[in-house]
Amino acid sequence: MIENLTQRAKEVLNGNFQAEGFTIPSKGLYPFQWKWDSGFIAIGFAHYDMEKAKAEIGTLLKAQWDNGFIPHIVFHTENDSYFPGADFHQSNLHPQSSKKYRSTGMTQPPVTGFVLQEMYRIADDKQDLLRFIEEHIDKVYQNHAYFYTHRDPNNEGLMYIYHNWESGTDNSPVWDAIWETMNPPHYDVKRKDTTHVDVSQRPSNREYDHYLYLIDIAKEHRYDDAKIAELSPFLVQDPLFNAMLIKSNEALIELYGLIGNNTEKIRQLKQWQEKSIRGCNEKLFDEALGAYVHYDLRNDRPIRHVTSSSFSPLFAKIPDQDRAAILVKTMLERFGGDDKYLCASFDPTDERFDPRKYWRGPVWINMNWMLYYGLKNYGFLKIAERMRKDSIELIERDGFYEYFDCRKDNGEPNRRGYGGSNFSWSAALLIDLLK
Ligand code: 2M8
Repeated sequence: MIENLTQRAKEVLNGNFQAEGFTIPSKGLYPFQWKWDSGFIAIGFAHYDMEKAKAEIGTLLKAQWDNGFIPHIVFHTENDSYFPGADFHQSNLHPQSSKKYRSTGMTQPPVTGFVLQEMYRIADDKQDLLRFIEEHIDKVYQNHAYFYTHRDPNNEGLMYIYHNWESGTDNSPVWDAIWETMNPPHYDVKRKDTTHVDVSQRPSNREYDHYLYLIDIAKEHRYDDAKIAELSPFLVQDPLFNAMLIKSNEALIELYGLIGNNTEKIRQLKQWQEKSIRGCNEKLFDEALGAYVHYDLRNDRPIRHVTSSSFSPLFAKIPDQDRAAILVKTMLERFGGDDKYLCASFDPTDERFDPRKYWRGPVWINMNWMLYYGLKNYGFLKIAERMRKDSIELIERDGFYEYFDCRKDNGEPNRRGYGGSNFSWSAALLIDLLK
């Protein structure tokens, strides 16, 4: 059974791999290379085809900008099945953007550092992998340096994101209160996502107005970080984004240690690390909710909702053991009923929870994967195992979907998978979870 499922996962990944050396998240819906997808995909490939895993990361890093920035989408090929594409984003507006690769001017959670560490953990030939890491690690370090230089205006160790797409959790109800502070024009554009996926499972047109407007503001200032920090109506410190950076800092410290002769970089990473962990614990933890929450930097207020991102600091060992136990209690109380699969992306007890709509409720395999390892970090083995089993069962019953209904009884037997099918990170991380 397990062999069969792993085999099917490999077929999905191989089928989405492109001759240019990267893997699309899902045919039709997402035809380019996405930053954090590419990291999860590399972990899957690492288990059976290390050359493809290396190609994935190598290709992403080739598109890095001169200031260390790594974009959220790299448009390696021409393809008009996705909107907004390269012509809308116009990354060339930024003076330090890549001259060779067209991309967006926003980023995504910084997973690449810990992905290199995972690849090393998985590799049979450690020497070979260490050579690969040696060739690429400075680029990842430069990416972290970019964050600490340009994305932390108040010097809190907490990076801001200026667009909901930078969070990876696109239409989470977390952003709703921010949309209420804005009044963007109506964009008369042809969306493509709703031609691939049922419109009821995707963000609304009005939400897209906000998304496009934020990009237009950034473009008006040629994607200048300081201007964006000053003017973007969306400026948020996200616990998931920051947890990924912290996890990746830790990975770089370990990997530079293995490589040797990098004392200065290790010293710098440790300094960043200390500041960021403190920032997360002091500013983003909400005692009353028993969870980490987002902070709206533009409007200077916490965004008090519990999401799967609220638990992601477990993955980066940010909380101490007592606080980790509080997180688990919150997870079990709000997300963990017997009638549900773990882990909904948004609080099932909140009125904005929608079990079918993208990041407003469904289960996502990449989040489950992180939470599984996060729970294991603290010895919560029973709930970790439930997270793993639920992920496997959802895929086994429904297929390699982008996201899944968390309700065990949703009135539609064997139809819990939504969004794109043959979805790469669901396949890639399943391979890891089955090992
Ligand atoms: C989704 O986001 C893209 C924009 O980046 C979209 O909806 O067009 C998100 O789930 C994001 O986290 C993911 O990286 C991307 C590709 O899988 O799709």
